[in-house]
Formats: sequence, structure tokens, C-alpha cells
Amino acid sequence: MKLLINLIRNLVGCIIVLIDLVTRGSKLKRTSEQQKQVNEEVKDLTLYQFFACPFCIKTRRAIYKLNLPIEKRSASEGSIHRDELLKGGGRVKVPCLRIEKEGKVEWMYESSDIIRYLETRFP
Ligand SMILES: N[C@@H](CCC(=O)N[C@@H](CS)C(=O)NCC(=O)O)C(=O)O
Repeated sequence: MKLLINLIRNLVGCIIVLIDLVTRGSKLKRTSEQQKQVNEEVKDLTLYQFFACPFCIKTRRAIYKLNLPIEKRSASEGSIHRDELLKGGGRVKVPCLRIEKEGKVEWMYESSDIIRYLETRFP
């Protein structure tokens, strides 16, 4: 039964991924200097995620629109990054944005908070 639920969940997730791909539109355009600076800044950010999770798709969509090349790590079962997320953030819940700033690390959960943070930081 659990297997069937997981299968349906993943199938729905993949359909949402496809719809997102078709409808996501264009990325934010910056001058090459501005983009270079943004590319440097996002090196301090990492998104922990599942491929087919709707909250992760929503977050990835915002990241795409904002044209932010943020590193993405899969936290799905059996992946090497799942433990990192558990140890660092305290729980395996995705999406989670790891923010490194002045030697300190913050783990931000909640897709809406992550999107708000990125839209504010990279307007
Ligand atoms: N309100 C959260 C919901 C996130 C959520 O429920 N994520 C699910 C995946 S879709 C999760 O990580 N569940 C824990 C698990 O499956 O181990 C958000 O908007 O980010």
C-alpha cells in the first residue's frame, strides 16, 4: 500500500515537473557584470530537495525565474546528502536552503520563506 502511494505521489510529481518545464517562461535578465556577481553570491547557498516534491518544484521554479545558479542536492532516501540535511538542519524536510554567511550556517525550511528570502536578496 505504501509502495502504491509513493508511486502515485512520484507520478503526480513528475507530471508537475513537466507542466513546470513547459510553463516556466523566461529567466530574469541581468547585465553580465551583475550576473557574475550574483553567480559569486549564490556559491554560499545550497538547496536540499526531492525531484518530484511539489514544494521543491515551486522553489526551483522561483530560482529559475530569478536566474540563480544555486547548487541543488537530492535528499531522497539513500542519497549521500540526506544525512547532511538531518545533521545540519535537524530534520529531513524539503525544500531546505542552506545559507552560509560570515562563517555561520543557517538552514531555512519552508518553501514560502525560501522564495521570499531569495526575492528580497536578489530583487
Ligand atoms: N510547508 C512545507 C512543506 C514541505 C513538505 O511537506 N515537504 C515534504 C516533501 S513534499 C517532506 O519533506 N516530507 C518529509 C519526508 O518526506 O521525509 C513547505 O512549503 O516547504
